[in-house]
Amino acid sequence: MRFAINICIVVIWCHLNVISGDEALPELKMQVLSKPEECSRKSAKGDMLTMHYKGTLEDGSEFDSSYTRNEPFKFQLGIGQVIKGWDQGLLDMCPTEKRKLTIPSHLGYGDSGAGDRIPPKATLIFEVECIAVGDGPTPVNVFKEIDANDDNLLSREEVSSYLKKQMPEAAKAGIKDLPEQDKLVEEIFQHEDQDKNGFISHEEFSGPKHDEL
Ligand SMILES: [Ca+2]
Ligand SMILES: [Ca+2]
Repeated sequence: MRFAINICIVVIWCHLNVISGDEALPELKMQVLSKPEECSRKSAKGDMLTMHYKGTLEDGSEFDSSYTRNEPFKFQLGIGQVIKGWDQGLLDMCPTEKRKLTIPSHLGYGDSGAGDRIPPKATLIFEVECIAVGDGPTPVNVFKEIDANDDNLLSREEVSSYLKKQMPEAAKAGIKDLPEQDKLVEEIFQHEDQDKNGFISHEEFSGPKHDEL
């Protein structure tokens, strides 16, 4: 199970990098609709959040709602389980607080969209309500797991053997359509090895790399 989560993180991490460029992209807009006077706990990276939400497109059409299902949505904040717009827009939130998020596509589902309800390059509007904030599981320090010789640098060999270990688990977890391993390594180095010295430093690494959040 743990490995399955790791490969998810790695796969999500390099794929997110593929769609995020450095051009001046529109920012996330966050509006607080209502906030309790007393806040028992503010959400932070790594917390489990229980949320109600309604998502609409710019033309007002609704694409998803937890209210309709009558079941709030639970996820761990800040670790890439949800779209970036949620990970960024639901920080410092109090239980019962309501917000409206306007999420540009690069922090949502990108150029490809999702399913038949979210078109390519869609701006997403979410009205969200925080039901509860709780402790999340300890995150995995992926950097440390890849860095087999502990020199604080990731070589191609280290990334490659890490991926090799994860592939069977990924297959078991039903993750399909992974690029070939060598291609995946190159893809990762293209995006992560910013100074192109053949190693990914701790600073360059954009995946999970801290023991504590
Ligand atoms: Ca190393
Ligand atoms: Ca480097």
